[in-house]
Amino acid sequence: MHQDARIFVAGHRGLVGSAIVRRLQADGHQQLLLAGRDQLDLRNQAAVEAFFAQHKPEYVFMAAATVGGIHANDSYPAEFLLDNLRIQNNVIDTAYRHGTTKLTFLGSSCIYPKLAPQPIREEYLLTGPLEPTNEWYAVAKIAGIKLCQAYRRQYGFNAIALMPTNLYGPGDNFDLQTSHVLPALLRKFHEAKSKGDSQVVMWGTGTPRREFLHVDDLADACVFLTRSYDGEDIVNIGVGEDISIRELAELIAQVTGYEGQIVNDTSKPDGTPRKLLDVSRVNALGWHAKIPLREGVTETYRWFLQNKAKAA
Ligand code: GFB
Repeated sequence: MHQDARIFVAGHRGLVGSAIVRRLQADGHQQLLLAGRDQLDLRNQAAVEAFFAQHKPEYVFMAAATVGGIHANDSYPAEFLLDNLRIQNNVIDTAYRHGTTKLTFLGSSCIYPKLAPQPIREEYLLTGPLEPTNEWYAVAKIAGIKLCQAYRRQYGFNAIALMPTNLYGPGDNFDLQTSHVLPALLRKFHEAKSKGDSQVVMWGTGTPRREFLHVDDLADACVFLTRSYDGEDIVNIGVGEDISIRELAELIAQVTGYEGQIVNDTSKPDGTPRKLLDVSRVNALGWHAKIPLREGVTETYRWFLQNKAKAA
């Protein structure tokens, strides 16, 4: 990826896209093609076609998607399935037809079976039933992986597919109905501390285990693998360690300085019991995550405090 390459970061205002932009800019890439949803609706095939015809991106990072936490996934199955199918079909096919050199697609750890053996190896894809709360999103992402692999096999298109674990970091969604657990708990603990509340409600039993990757680590992996990896096989991106939701809540209580009680709302779903990625493939390719969870959560809390008017 030469310094003057025209690089389209789809979804550049989101958690992942904004981190990829920061990473590319830090490396001196100047020709970033960025178009917000108001300018370019990626679900609209004609709009995507016109954008590629005009700008001819040489590299594409596919960070645009309809995303959300367990409740959003469960509440909006139609959007999570159809938006994501449309976005990825339009971008992958159009990039190929307009001569893009390389496309980097991002999936998710929820593509794997609900009860996959842990840690989850890439080979476990399509070996068992999916977790029902996010099967709509997972089916779309699996179709995206397969489209990248099909275009590589049939047309020689250099598309790679990377599978990040649960992400967090600056620029995350802090809306309590649609967010993931980590930003939700940061906000809940912060507000409870500010108001002097004696209780914070955590959804589910707190026993599920999740692996959390700072989005700057993901952006680093995306750029590293775009430069160095040209294979059909999907690649997991994670830290290789997980914690229970209860332990995460305790960590966030410490970071925010909240000293009250943490209570469970077991009417809310737990989702998949455990989702820890096996990261030996990406480690063997020469990449390791660097940001420790406590440090990343502390930095994300600082970001939230500085940006809470727009984040909340
Ligand atoms: O992060 P999260 O929404 O998504 O929830 P998933 C993880 C766990 O945290 C679940 C619990 O067991 C939740 O019940 N949890 C506790 C909370 N308190 C809260 C809270 O206040 N808010 C939220 N959101 N959760 C998503 C998928 O699954 O993971 C997506 O739905 C995607 O498709 C993403 O794959 C990475 O980890 O369960």
